Amino acid sequence: MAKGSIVAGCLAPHPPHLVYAENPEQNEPVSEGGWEQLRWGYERLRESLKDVDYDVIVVLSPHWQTYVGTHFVGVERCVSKSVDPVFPNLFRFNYDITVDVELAQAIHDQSKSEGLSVKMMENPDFRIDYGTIVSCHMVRPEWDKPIVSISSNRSLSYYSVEVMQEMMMELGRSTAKAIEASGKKCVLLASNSLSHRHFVTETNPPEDMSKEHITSHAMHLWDMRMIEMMRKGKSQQIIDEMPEFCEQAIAETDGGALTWLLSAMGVPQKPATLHGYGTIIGTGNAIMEWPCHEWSDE
Ligand code: 2X7
Ligand code: FE2
Repeated sequence: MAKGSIVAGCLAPHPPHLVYAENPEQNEPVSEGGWEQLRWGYERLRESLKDVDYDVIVVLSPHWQTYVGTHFVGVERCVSKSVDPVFPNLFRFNYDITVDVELAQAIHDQSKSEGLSVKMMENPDFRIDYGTIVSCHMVRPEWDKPIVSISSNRSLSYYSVEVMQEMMMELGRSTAKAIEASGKKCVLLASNSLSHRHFVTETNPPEDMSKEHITSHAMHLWDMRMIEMMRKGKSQQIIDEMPEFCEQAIAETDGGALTWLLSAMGVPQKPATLHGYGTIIGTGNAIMEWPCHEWSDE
């Protein structure tokens, strides 16, 4: 069997506003659009992935929060409605998701053998979190690929940012090993915003773009710094600066998704492509792609 591989790694932010603005048939609320810069960014990412052959989307979302270890969805078909607890006016999404339980189990087993605390989530009534749904929908609205859904072990809140990074580095290495052994081609998604300080009131209508901007200059500077490092292939520096970024920008990287992604790709020195940047209720969001399928083995 040929070795499996990560064909692309993406930073794929998940504010529910993006799905709301797209008006897909699965979502109940109806919008007049909005957040076009980001939605055009996702369009460019989809175009870039159009001719890339892959079997599975593997996604880690900070909105599936687990405090004892990392969990993996272990139910083959998940059908339900996901309602965003903070924005039920924007996101009430009917989903029907196929899960690659075999690959999820393989990543679970590999992580366990490396000493991580892990668990397969086998409750058939489990509701998939909106972060996972939004990122997957924006990357592949056809929903024709199975996914592997990985929880965010809140080791930063429970222990420290250093513990979070150590654990996500190992989870990334285990993910890559399990994928290689599986023979499958995978697209990996780190589902998170960058700076995450948001406004506490909503405009009317929510898609009024005359009110949308970053919450502060400091948040803007942090977002630009992170994007520049990604564009220059400075993955190790991103990991090194992660503690300050998480603290000072209240960044959603606190859930570990970006550290996991960089580790799974082998902390690449190759540049990422910026497909789009924009703010959503004041938070900073970048759509980035590391086109691993273009990289040679040397
Ligand atoms: O989950 C989110 C987010 N990360 C950023 C902005 C607004 C809503 O939801
Ligand atoms: Fe979020």
